[in-house]
Amino acid sequence: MKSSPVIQRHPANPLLTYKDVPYDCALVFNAGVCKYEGKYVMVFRNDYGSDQERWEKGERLTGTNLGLAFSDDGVKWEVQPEPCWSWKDDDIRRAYDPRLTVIDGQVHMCFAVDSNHGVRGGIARTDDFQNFEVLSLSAPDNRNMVLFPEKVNGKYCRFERPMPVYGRGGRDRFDMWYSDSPDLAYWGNNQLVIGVENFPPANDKVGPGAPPVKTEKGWLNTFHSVDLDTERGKNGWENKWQKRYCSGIMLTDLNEPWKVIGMSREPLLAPETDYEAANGFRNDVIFPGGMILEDSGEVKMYYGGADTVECLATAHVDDLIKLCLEGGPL
Ligand code: BMA
Repeated sequence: MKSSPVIQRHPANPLLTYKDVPYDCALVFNAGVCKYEGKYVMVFRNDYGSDQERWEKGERLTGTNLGLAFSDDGVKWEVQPEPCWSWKDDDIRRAYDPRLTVIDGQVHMCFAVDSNHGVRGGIARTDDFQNFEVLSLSAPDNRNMVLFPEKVNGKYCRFERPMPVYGRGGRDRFDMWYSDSPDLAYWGNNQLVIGVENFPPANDKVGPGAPPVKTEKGWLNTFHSVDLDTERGKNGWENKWQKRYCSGIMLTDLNEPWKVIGMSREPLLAPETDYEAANGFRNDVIFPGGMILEDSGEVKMYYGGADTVECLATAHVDDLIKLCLEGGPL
């Protein structure tokens, strides 16, 4: 699988690794990114409690928290001295995979939690990246939530990826969904956006990537796509890591954001470099989590590489829209 020629990896990749983090840290990945009060802000997932020598031998990491970094240009990041958030209680084991969206000047963070009663998707609001007010937590199993930067037809909107197993033969087959809300707490109007069958490179799951970006032609969305090949053997720390994660790109309707008006049927970004396809905790993983549209038309796409490092790729917005429209609607 190859990446599209319209997107370029940044020469500074990987942008952030465990070496940049001044506290216990093994893996830095799956970050959310936004522009807030004149700065680029990143909240990243930090898995800690081991090191490469140990996890390569199959040792598990002991915990996860969220780290915070600021940047003036979106490329050079300064990691803050302490993690900014973690959630651990009698039921919840950890919060992870943050996604940032600024709505009406306020930062909102979607995240997933692993709990004793399943995986849940949450939304929190913060003004200072230190205090997070949790506004909602979904029923299990659901995650990969991303919020739109503005209301559509008076409703807050999100994409998400529920994980139905019982009705699907007990195996992975997860699709990307839409829902909306009057208040960010109560969610309904559930709509299927894309199913695994709609994206030829996928055979296992498709789901949200970075929060959507508004363009004249529609909502521009990255999504993650997973293909599973049982021939893949030890491809990271696990004995059987058989999945590959790519990023796709699509455009959805401005007024009915679950309707796909154009989707490239090929990956936008597929694992190719060392920091995506080798030497990682789980190789062959590209997980898009942040997208920023600059005034120049440049789109910065932030993604986790091999569940180990945080990376950046850039493309021009017009090229991305063209790619989506050439692929045609669903
Ligand atoms: C998913 C999540 C992601 C991760 C991906 C690839 O199940 O845990 O955070 O990036 O697997 O390992």
